[in-house]
Amino acid sequence: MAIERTLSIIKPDAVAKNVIGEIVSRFEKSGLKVVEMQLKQLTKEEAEGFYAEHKERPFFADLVGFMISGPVVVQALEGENAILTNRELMGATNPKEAAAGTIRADFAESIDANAVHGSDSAESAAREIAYFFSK
Ligand code: RTP
Ligand code: MG
Repeated sequence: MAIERTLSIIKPDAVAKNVIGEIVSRFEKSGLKVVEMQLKQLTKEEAEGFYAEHKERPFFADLVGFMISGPVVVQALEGENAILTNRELMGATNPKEAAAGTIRADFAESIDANAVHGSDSAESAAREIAYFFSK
């Protein structure tokens, strides 16, 4: 299996709920290592650029508004199959459809306030890690 890196964001709802540690603990228990980490208040421009792939979607303005509603924790996670491992830990986008025991099933409120982001492919991971952590 390949060692990969993926970009994780603990979204404003989960930061406000005080579950940063519980979420990071799930990453660590699954063998993912935090290799970059920053608590950050995103600007509107940063959130729009990050989610640029969704800019024509009807939910884009709400998504950006939510992502700047409070601080987030941006992390790069490293480990075997990190991208898929993280997506499995997160669960489905809509917490009502997320499998029991996943982060979204346990901590998310709604499809909008859904606790975490995770890169969905190797290409997204490379772009998203560089977006926040380019040296
Ligand atoms: P994320 O990018 O945040 O990790 O979430 P995802 O891959 O599971 O979902 P994606 O399709 O990339 O959508 C990004 C975020 O937009 C919101 N969304 N709302 N109302 C809707 O139909 C809808 N669809 C997506 C969600 O908050 C999702 O996390
Ligand atoms: Mg996505």
